[in-house]
Amino acid sequence: MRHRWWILGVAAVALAAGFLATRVGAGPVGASTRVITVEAGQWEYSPGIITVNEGDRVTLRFATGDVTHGFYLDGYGIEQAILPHETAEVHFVATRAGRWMFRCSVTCGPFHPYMVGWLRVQPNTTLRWGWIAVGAVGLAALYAAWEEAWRR
Ligand SMILES: [Cu+2]
Repeated sequence: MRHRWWILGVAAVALAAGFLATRVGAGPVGASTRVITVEAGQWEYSPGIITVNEGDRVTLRFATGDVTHGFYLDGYGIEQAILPHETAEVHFVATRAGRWMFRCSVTCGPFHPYMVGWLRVQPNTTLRWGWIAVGAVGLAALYAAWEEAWRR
């Protein structure tokens, strides 16, 4: 009897932790605000690889010192023109994990087709661990039930 209460206690703690983790992972609490300056030039972006976390609120601040460029982000459908000596911004929430290509959307010279970069959106591990914790609760409950039935 004492043993069973111990298992139920562990299950309750795991359930609470799992629930909390999924809430934090899903909501804006676990996400951060990222402001990243991207320099566009013939014929590359700097940085060429941008890494954020799933759920982050992202601001990309563009500038160019040569000619007019563009920015088109696959998967998010975001497009922005980048004019010389002017700053431009796009804002979005990184809801889609994975690797997304962005490319120049304004013909800017002979190597324009090669002007590409990558946005890496890392999966929200807090959310994943939350679900694992919830799964562990299920297993603990099953074990408790099996233990209880076996004792009779
Ligand atoms: Cu360009």
